[in-house]
Amino acid sequence: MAELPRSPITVLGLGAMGRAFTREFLGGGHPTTVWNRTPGKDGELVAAGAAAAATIGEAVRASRLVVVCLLDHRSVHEALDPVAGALEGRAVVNLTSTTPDEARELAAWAKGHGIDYLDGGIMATPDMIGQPPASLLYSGSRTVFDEHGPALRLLGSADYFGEDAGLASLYDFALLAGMYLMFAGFSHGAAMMRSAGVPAAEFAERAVPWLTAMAQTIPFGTTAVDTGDYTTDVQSLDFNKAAVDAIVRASRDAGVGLDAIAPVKALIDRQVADGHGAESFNRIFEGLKPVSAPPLG
Ligand code: FVH
Repeated sequence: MAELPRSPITVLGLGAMGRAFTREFLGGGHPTTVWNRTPGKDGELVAAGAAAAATIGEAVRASRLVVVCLLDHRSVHEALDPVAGALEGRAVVNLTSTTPDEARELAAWAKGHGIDYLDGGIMATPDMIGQPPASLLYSGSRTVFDEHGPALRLLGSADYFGEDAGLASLYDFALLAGMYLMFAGFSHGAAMMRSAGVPAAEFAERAVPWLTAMAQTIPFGTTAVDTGDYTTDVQSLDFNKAAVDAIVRASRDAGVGLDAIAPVKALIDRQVADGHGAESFNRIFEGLKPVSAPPLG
């Protein structure tokens, strides 16, 4: 039986990500129209079969699905505001990094123009797009996610988090926060080892398996965080305070800056000063969560 023709897709923005998306859509058999603010970035894509639109209006009108991947929230408005009328009745999947509130604002803007809006966060670098580790997080219009899921899965795994257009972005930024703190932690350790002349590459051989093993223990602390019950009979905050104080002393002795580790010490010290030294390390969550957030369980 002959395969049904794939639906046309428009990609707005031919940065590293937009180009990677286009390659995958083309590879999946979708007629793909591309547009970029600055001309000249579509040569390789046109050679691979993409149609180059002369204007953003032409690009938008070419497909019912318009995938947007620009620099930031402001650039999305700068690009889409002038073509809001042409977008009416179409689906916009915005994979530009925006804050949750910016995503919600864009969803409200889209609704006001009769545009079906799905927001997304990309947990991948451009070279990962289309490969198994690439994960894309979506929230907003369920209709768009369901209708265009097969095309979106060409980019990587696709998970949907509900109608709140800001939730995918919240996940995205929360995961990135964890990533940045991990990389800062690695830099701190590498700086300590540099004091003894150990190259970062050699330290990484130890750091990667250690951090990977520690990441596996994260779920053990989630019940405490969700219920607010931090009772423990192992490795209390007092224990962790002694450990982190020793790391701080060792870092000072090695001439290493304390900018990465000092906030961790401050989080522990605050809970200990408030009388929670016998409770578990996860209690530092109480010093971070929004004041208004009650325990979940
Ligand atoms: N690259 C990455 O590793 C990360 C992974 C996680 C998610 N991010 C986000 O993806 C968005 C796009 O990233 P990118 O890597 O494609 O970024 P660039 O290569 O810098 O391309 C930016 C494109 O945006 C266009 N652009 C900028 N401002 C405007 C505007 N006012 N109107 C229209 N288009 C605009 C720019 O066009 P030009 O400069 O070539 O004319 C590029 O096409 C981003 O949110 C990341 O945070 C990527």
